[in-house]
Amino acid sequence: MSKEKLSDNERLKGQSKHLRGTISEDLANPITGGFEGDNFQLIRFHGMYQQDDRDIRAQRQKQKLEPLHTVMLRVRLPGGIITPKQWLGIDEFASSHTEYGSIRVTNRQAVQLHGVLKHNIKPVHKLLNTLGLDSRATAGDVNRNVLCTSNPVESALHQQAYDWAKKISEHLLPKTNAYAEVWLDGEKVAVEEEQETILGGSYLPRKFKTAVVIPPQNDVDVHANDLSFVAIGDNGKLIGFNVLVGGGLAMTQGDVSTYPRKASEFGFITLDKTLAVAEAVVSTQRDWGNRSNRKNAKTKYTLDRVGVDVFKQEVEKRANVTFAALKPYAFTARGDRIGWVEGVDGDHHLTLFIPSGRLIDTEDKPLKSGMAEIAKVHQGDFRLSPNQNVIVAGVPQDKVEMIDTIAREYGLIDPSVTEQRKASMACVSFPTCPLAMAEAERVLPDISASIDNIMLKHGLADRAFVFRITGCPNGCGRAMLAEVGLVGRAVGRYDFYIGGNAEGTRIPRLHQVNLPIEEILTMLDQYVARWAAEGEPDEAFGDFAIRIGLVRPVLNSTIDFHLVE
Ligand code: SRM
Ligand code: SF4
Repeated sequence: MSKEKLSDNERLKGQSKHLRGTISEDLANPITGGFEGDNFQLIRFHGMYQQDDRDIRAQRQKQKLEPLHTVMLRVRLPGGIITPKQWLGIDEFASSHTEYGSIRVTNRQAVQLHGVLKHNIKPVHKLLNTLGLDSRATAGDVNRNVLCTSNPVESALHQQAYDWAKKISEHLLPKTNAYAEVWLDGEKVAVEEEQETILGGSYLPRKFKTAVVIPPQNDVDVHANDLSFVAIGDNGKLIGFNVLVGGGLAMTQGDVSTYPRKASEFGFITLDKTLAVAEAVVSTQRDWGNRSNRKNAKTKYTLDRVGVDVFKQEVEKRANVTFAALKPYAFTARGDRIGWVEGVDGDHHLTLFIPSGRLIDTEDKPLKSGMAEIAKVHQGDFRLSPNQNVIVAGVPQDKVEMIDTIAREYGLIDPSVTEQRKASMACVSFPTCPLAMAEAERVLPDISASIDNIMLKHGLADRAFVFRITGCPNGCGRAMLAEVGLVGRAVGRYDFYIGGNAEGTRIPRLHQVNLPIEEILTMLDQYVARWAAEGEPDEAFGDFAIRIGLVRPVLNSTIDFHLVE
């Protein structure tokens, strides 16, 4: 552990009375619409971020008004599974009680409600509770919503893998009763009686992310996660997991002590060791992570500081396990198969393409209402994908036509969406994200239209490369695992990365710094022209860019990530 002064977040977590702080007092304060002091941070552990609408911030300042404070609330959905009844409850709240009237499916299989005013916060938690949901630990220095490969048709392993995602999520949750007390008027529990046996009294040094993945699909992007369990099956039966530790994507432009990092492979474990290993990785990071400098606090930096082998041995000791040799596995893809497919169970599943996961009603595409109409008649469940899409899962043959008709009527099935658009992702960014430096979600439609034209012009309309745009170097849009990634630097300007691969196992190289979109598109046009002319059959764009030497691959991001080429 570092001997430097602890960061202020450590003080506030330690003094928070297991995440209670004075949130209740702040909630009752009518003078401000926001949360102040430590509570601004503490509400994150309860799944909320304080925000304001950045489009109107300056105007309110001029009027000498405080920013229009609202919270964004993130609902915990391990593996992204939600029932139609739960969906309808959230949908109704989004329409009647939020400033934006939208539901945002995130790339970690959660839903976000933006624009919840202070007086609506308690009601939304109570509503979630009646729906059997909560927003615990979807933010803050804890283990977040646990991901699970979302496609139910690919493999019989899915249900087993999902069960583990849920178990891991529950096992690693904070034990404090604070959530129930503050938001649900739950019974008061003496803090001294509570034991945070896994997370500890000061919780983790930084956010912690876990995924369960079913190869060959890598929709969860294992290399974005602190801890990944790679499902290994034998004749349709899950027998254990390969364990990967220390992935993460955020960096600060120009600061070489920060970098995206691929996860390290620890080895194979049998199922009975899963929770012990999850707990041991978390507790090792809890005890060894940097609590002085939050920029170097994630598991990926702990691993590089102490050494992968030392970290791994500590996990073996704590979990009383010896990692066996990795079982063979390979990833081949990350995207969702949009449209209908028949599952191994004989049921039908419809994957709906949701642009940037944003369910909102516009005149030509009332997507949010369409989802609600489907929820009213659907008897299976919904599965949110790490690509921000929604799967209507478990539709019996006799309901296929009805659901298909609704989806088409409301614009949820749109045959004009190109393969390239389906392979593209943006983070939320403006107007709600306080950290945004450049637009992402709101500019993706226009950028996608331009890229579609480029692909068409070069005869590649049926091909695609993984394109991702993210409004700042925190990298929520996972541009650091894209074949082509844009990272916001300032309004209208982006750093341009090339050379990741389609499977998500290579970090792209910084190619050009601080360019306007138009210049990036002009360069992309030239590169795609070469790809069309010189690419091998089926060669992915990122692999082509590396093969012809457009950029050198990032081999060890600790050393070579910040080099521009
Ligand atoms: Fe993220 C912070 C949105 C996935 C790395 N992220 C934020 C905040 C909460 C801004 C803030 O701190 O005030 C953004 C809220 C915007 C808004 O208005 O909604 C935000 N992150 C998102 C979402 C909604 C993007 C999306 O378009 O889907 C994703 C929510 C996932 C979820 O359901 O939990 C989201 N964020 C990611 C990912 C991708 C992933 O995990 O697969 C990353 C990169 C992977 C990683 O963690 O390394 C990511 N978000 C960050 C970071 C940088 C963390 C770091 O290591 O330094 C921040 C800032 C921070 O934590 O200080 C951040
Ligand atoms: Fe906000 Fe930056 Fe994350 Fe985009 S990448 S949502 S701009 S924090």
